[in-house]
Amino acid sequence: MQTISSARFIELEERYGAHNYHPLPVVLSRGEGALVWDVEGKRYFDFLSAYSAVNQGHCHPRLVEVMREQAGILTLTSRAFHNNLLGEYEQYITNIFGYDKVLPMNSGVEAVETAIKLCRKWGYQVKGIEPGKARIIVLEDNFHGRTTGVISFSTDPSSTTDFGPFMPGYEMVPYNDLPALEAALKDPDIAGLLIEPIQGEAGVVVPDDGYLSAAFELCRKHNILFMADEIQTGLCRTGKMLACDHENIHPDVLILGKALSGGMMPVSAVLADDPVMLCIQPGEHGSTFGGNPLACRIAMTALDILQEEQLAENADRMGQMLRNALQKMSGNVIRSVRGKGLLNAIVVEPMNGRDAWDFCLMLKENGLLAKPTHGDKIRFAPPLVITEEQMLECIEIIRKTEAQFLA
Ligand code: IF1
Repeated sequence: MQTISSARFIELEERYGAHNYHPLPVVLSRGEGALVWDVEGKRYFDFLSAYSAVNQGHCHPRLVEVMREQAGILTLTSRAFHNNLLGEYEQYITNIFGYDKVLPMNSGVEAVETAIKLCRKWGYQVKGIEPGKARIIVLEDNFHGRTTGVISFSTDPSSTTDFGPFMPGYEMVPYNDLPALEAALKDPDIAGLLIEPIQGEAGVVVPDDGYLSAAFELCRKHNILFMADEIQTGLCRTGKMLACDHENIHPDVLILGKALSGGMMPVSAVLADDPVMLCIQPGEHGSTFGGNPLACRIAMTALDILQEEQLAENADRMGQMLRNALQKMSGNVIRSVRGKGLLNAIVVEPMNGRDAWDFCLMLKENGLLAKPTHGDKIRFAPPLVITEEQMLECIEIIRKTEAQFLA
């Protein structure tokens, strides 16, 4: 068989695909654990993990096996009929996270939309907000997805420009600013607060210790739902099962996605207790693929792997090792290092006409894939199965790249 070079695959995408992404020039065709290979057979460490969707590592053998098996038995029934795995999955996931009920969806943004709808229903039916008046507090520099509803409260012009008109009903406050939050929460028409425990797209912005728990307490005090978008921060990424666990808070509404399937397919979920979840009645919300038996089995296995392989502990250990090493390098090129567990970012100082994009191209040449975000930041978020030996190799690659960048 004739091999086709990366350039040919990139050309095809450029010619026939919409231009809504600007990927690094690498064409991947295989993955295993923390590693991926390109079409030329070159091996890389994956330091993006599909934006935290492959926490369990690429093609985890248990996930592959379950997917293969269930694909030959039953994949989709729609919710017009029951299936033999949905209830078992619902019991399993609600037990793990400590909620009365779960509402299964597919993509992350659908789960966010679901949380918003739940919150509004609760606002009217339980809190007693006047019809049509309910509002939700959101944070500056948030990222919750790409639907017209969700971009309505984005502050990023690249998410919003020429995509209007936008939906009203949101109140914007700065992130990590408790007085601003408290002032906004006093409005009796506020039904909920939608928050990322660490802001991902904003460049891995970790709020001050105590911010989340104080925000949670303020929500309690004002009878407002605390809705945590843990699509990116959850499922062991930050060194605990949930990022909210670092501050011992139990959100009223928990939103999960990405690694809930370990990268096999889009699987998302919204969890809440009965007084919130039962506000939505039959026929009022749903999705063709939500809760399908294939997704249910994959999600149970994905959650099982996180716990059995103690990936939260590994994320915590490997994350500390990585940040310690980066901090030692930190200086000329790497201006700052931040993060929790294996959700990290560095800020790169442009020099010699080179910037963060060039740094990523050099990392790629040296065998590590990472992606710049917002100009000068680079996210370092490998699969949580990365071993100590592999991490040492990655640190060496980054060190070598830094030296080349300086030269
Ligand atoms: C893209 C970022 C990560 C998310 C949170 C909801 C969603 C996401 C906290 C929506 C999705 C993605 C989507 C991806 C890039 C990416 C991303 F850089 F934009 F911010 F992960 F860091 N809530 N995040 O992070 O989930 O509907 O996509 O399943 O290419 O847009 P989705």
